[in-house]
Parts: sequence; C-alpha cells; structure tokens
Amino acid sequence: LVGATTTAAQLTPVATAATPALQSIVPVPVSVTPAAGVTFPLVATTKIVTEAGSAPAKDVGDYLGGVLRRSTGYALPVSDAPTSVPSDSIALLLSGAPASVGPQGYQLVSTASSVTVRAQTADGLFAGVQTLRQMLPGSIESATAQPGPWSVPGATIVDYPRFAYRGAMLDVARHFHPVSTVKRYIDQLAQYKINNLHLHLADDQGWRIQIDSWPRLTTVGGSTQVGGGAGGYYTKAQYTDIVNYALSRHITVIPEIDMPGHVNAAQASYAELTCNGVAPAPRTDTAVGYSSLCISKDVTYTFIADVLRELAALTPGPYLHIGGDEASSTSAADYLTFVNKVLPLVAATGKTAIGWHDIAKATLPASATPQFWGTSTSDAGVSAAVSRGSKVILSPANKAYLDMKYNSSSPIGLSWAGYIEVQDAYNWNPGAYLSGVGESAVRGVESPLWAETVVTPADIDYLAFPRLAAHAELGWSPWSTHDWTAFRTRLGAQAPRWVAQSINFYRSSQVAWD
Ligand code: TNX
Repeated sequence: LVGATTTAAQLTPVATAATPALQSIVPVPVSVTPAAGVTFPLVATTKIVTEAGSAPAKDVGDYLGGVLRRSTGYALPVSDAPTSVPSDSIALLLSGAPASVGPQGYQLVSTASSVTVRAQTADGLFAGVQTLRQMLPGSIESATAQPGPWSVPGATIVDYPRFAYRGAMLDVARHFHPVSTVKRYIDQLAQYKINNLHLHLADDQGWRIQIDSWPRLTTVGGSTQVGGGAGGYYTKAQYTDIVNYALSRHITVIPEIDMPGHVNAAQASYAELTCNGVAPAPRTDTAVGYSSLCISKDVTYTFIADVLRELAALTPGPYLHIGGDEASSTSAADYLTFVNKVLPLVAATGKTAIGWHDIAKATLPASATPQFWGTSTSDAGVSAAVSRGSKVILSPANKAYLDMKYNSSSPIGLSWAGYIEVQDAYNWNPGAYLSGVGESAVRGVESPLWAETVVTPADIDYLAFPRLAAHAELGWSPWSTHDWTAFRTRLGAQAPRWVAQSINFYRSSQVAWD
C-alpha cells in the first residue's frame, strides 16, 4: 500500500496500525497517501513559516501557533517563508497546490523534516491546518501544557470539499447565547471545516440584534426568552465582534430575521407592526405559527428595509436570511405578496437572499436559496426553484436538526421530526436526497440548532456532538468515502480531542469511542 493513493476510509489494517492518526481525520480527506515509517516531530525549536508577504497566510500561521502553543508550551514563532521550506518547520504556502484542490482545498505533505500545506487561498490553508491538528494526538487540543511527545505521521494528503457551503445554525432567539458562547461554537465548527454560521437573530420570544432606527426591538423585544429568563441582545459592536471572530476562523456569518411569522417580539415592541395596531404581550412559550407581520401596511416594508439595511451594513458576507417558515397565520396569497416584496428589499442591500424552503411557494429568482427543512424527500416549490436555477441548502429536519433528541431518554431536545441517532444523522446523501435536486443543485448542508431546550454551552455541545461532525463529513467528503462502519471508528477517535476541549458530547453507543 505504501505509495498508493487511497482514501483514508480504504486504508488497510496494516497501514492503519502504522498510521492511526491518518485513519481518523473527520471529515475524511479526498485522498491520503501514507509515507510508511515517516514521522515529523513537532519540537521546541519548530517554527511556522507562511507565504512571504501574505497577511492572510500569516493570520492562519498565527492561528495555528495559537492552537499549538497552549498544549505544547513551545514558542512556535511565525515568520515569512524563505524560498525553500526550511527543516523543522510547518510551512503554509499559497503556491504549488495542485489545481484539483480548488479555492477551498489544500495539499498537505508531511516528511521527517517539515509539514508543508499548499493551497490557492487562505481558506484552503485554514482547512489544511484543521487536518494537521487531527494528525497530532488528541491532547494537542488541551488548553494547558501537556507532556507530548508530538509527532505528525508522514503522508501526502490532497483534499477539497464536495460542497462549497457547510453551515451550522444557532438559534439565539429562543434562548439568548452570549458572545463568548457563540465564539466557543465558532471554534468547534472550524475544526470540522464548516464555513458558514447562520444566526437566527429574531423570533417570537426575542429580538437579539441592535437596530438603531427601531430601538425598542432590543429594549423591549430583547428582554424576554423561552421560559421567562432575562433574554439579551447583541449591540452592533458585539455582533461585529462575532463576525470578525468568525472571519478569523474562515467562517461567514449569515444573519436571519424571521418573517412574516415568528415576529411576536417585534410586534410587542412596536404596535404598528400588527394589523390592528395593538401590541401583543411578550411571549416566552414555545408555540409557533401564531404571529404575522401585517402584509397590507406600508410601515411593514419600511421596517423591513430599515432592519435589512442596518444588518447588511454590519455583515460582510453575501447573504441575508429572511426566514419565511411556518407562516401559518399569514394567508397563502398574502405570503406570496410578502415574499415578492421582500426579495427586492434584500437585493437593494446588495445581498443575496436565503429563506426556509417555504419561500419557494413564490416564484424565486435564481439567486435566491431555499433552505429545505422538511421531513419528506420531495417539495414541489424547491424542485421548481431548482429548475429555474436556484441552489438549495439541505437541512432535512429528520436528519440534520441538531435539536432533535437522540432517543427517548435524551435529557434535552425536541422530537417532532423524530429521534436522530448518530447513524441517522450520517446516513443520507445530500446530492441525491430531494427529488429534482441533484448534486449540482446543492449549495451545501447545514445543521440547525434550535434553542427551545438549549440554555448553556454544555447543552449546545451535547446536541451538536457528535452529530455535527457527521453532517460536516456529508458536506465535505466525497460520497465515495461514505461508509458507516469506517465512520463510527473515525468519529470515535475524536473523543480524546473533545475531552481535551471539555466538549460535553453525547457518548452514543453506536460509536466506537477511543
Ligand atoms: C420548526 S424548522 C421551526 C422552528 C422551531 C423548530 C424546532 C423551522 C424552519 N422552524 O421555529 O424552533 O421547528 O425544532
């Protein structure tokens, strides 16, 4: 097998015994060629060198140094790379990557004297760095100095994503989650090569983002949450802090304002957003489908244009998410009117619209992305949108919802879409899941975490891990590598990393935990 290019999923037991760390990378790389008997020792004198003159490459080098210094205690200085890769170094270079890696992929070559990651972009280098972390022992993820020794198995890895978009959604409306919790989640997402964070910023129970032109959205609408707790909201500075932190982890933030339903917090803040002009009481229960913006009032669209303008100005990414789900108290005709009026308001901000797939009841422009959250495998609106050129984000509730319980004894979570054990989360093919939505019509996969029952960072950990890693592999790795038996072992090998990071993961009996 030495010298043969293969996928990690196909490594023979002989190669596995020699290179366990090569066998357990999640998401599994496109190709891994072990160099038998070769290891790179990470030692006190090791240095990080990055593409000369490239600030983005230097940033990835600084990030890698930050991760590795905590547990190794080494200095790991970062400097511009000389013309040829020095010995005893980790090199992050923007030249010489094979064309096949594309804009998000990388090539990683580890020898006895160096580890060289090559990519076309800093995104690719960052992805390669995540792979490198997983080639080191799990204790490398510890926040405090560990004994080591630290070595990287020799290999050549060529790797790139199946889908450009790998996403996670965090509902900060049902229970507010402070900036520190969001940053913690961002750091977890980055390790599995997830590159989009969708923030559900407004719902019936709370409004979570400062909007200067409508200040009571936060002073009133931000003061509640499910169960009656204090709620909270992000100031513009805090939201920007999240956006910048995500950017430093090569993650794009996608803000969602859910409409025309899920708007009780906005209506409790501003009576003019209802048809009868009476502000409803704040709500802290978990009912859905009872609120709707007033489709016939002009002020509705003034409000939306103001909110979207302020949000777009804070958001460097290309997308605004307009919600659109479960508008059961909006008539079907009003719903179409609404979507047709709001899509141009998104376009006016210079951004591209994403909405829950309910928006595909309207005739969408090809630029709009429906996000499928149903439990069936066909949707007439979505397939019609695809036939007109739209791409789809897949979040089927019975596979991708991180807020569903694992089984009847899960202490938190919901179960309306069924229980989702780890194997259920893994066993579906995004490129052949929805009728009329083939591989090329899929923008990517996203794992939504609704927060009716999610209060603490430990709650987030418990529902996200290990299922998030399963979804990450569906979004990144080629379908040809899909193999539950190999995955349950690969996934189990992540446990020491999660323990080192104090991630409160669910120890599913389906997984072969290390
Ligand atoms: C449905 S799925 C919702 C959310 C709930 C979630 C709970 C979707 C687009 N809307 O309002 O939080 O179920 O699982």
